[in-house]
Amino acid sequence: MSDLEAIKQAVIKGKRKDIAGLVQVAIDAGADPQEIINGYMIEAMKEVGARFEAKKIFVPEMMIAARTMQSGVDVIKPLIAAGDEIKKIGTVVMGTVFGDLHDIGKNLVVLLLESSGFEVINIGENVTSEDFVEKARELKADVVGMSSLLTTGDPHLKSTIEAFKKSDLNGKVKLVCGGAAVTKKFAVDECGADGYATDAVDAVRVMKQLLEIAA
Ligand code: B1M
Repeated sequence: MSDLEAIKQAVIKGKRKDIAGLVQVAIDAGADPQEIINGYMIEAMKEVGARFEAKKIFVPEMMIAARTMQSGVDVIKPLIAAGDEIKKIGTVVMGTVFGDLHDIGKNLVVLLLESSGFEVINIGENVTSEDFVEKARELKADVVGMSSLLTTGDPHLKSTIEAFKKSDLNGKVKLVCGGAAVTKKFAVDECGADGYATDAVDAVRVMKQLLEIAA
């Protein structure tokens, strides 16, 4: 088994004690940190999701896999994070919608935005529409990013966008949505968000485009 395949298997099987060492070996051997995340860890989580859906594993195993991935990402983080000396190109307030506790994807989006020069305030998970608006106002956000992994999050995504539209921030802050449960059709066409992104790299592209920052 290759070093990278071993990382994928370690996430799937929740081998949390092994993951940091495996990731370090792969990096020392010259593997691309982004490739480790996108090509192997995210793929592992997709497999975990499929096994959960097929009732081959249950919530505790899914949780252990998630923690294993997070420990692996922790090794990679310093390699991706940008230095403080970079001039900030915009402020993003980022959270997971109400009722949803999934944070891995959101945290990856945060990491890539920061490494691309954005100032990002991560307001966590299970965020109410009121909190999204309040934090965006308080922190003078240019963009608000909403992550949603559960289909039961759809009404909360919608009500958060509506809360912005009814507030004094309407038109002043760009609203971007993403996450496995969200589609462009729902977020942009039906709810009126300014943008939709498929993954962390796309989130950077979409937010830069909305703020008219050269890629
Ligand atoms: Co949950 N869960 N989970 N879960 N979980 C899913 C999402 C699910 C699809 C699994 C399945 O059935 N196949 C399913 C949702 C089904 C649905 O709604 N249609 C599900 C379920 C049902 C549940 C529970 C209800 C299970 C239960 O209790 N019976 C429960 C809900 C808890 C809650 O939130 N209230 C639950 C709990 C959990 C754990 C706590 C065990 C754990 C989360 C741990 C954590 O996050 N700290 C967990 C996990 C790990 C998953 C899966 C397996 C993996 C999610 C993940 O981290 N993926 C997931 C299955 C799957 O997604 N295939 C599943 C890796 C991550 C990098 O990808 O988050 O998609 P992702 O983020 C991507 C993109 O989506 C995008 O960029 C990221 C990087 O590329 N993105 C954005 C995300 N946010 C963005 C924002 C943007 C732009 C892009 O702009 C603002």
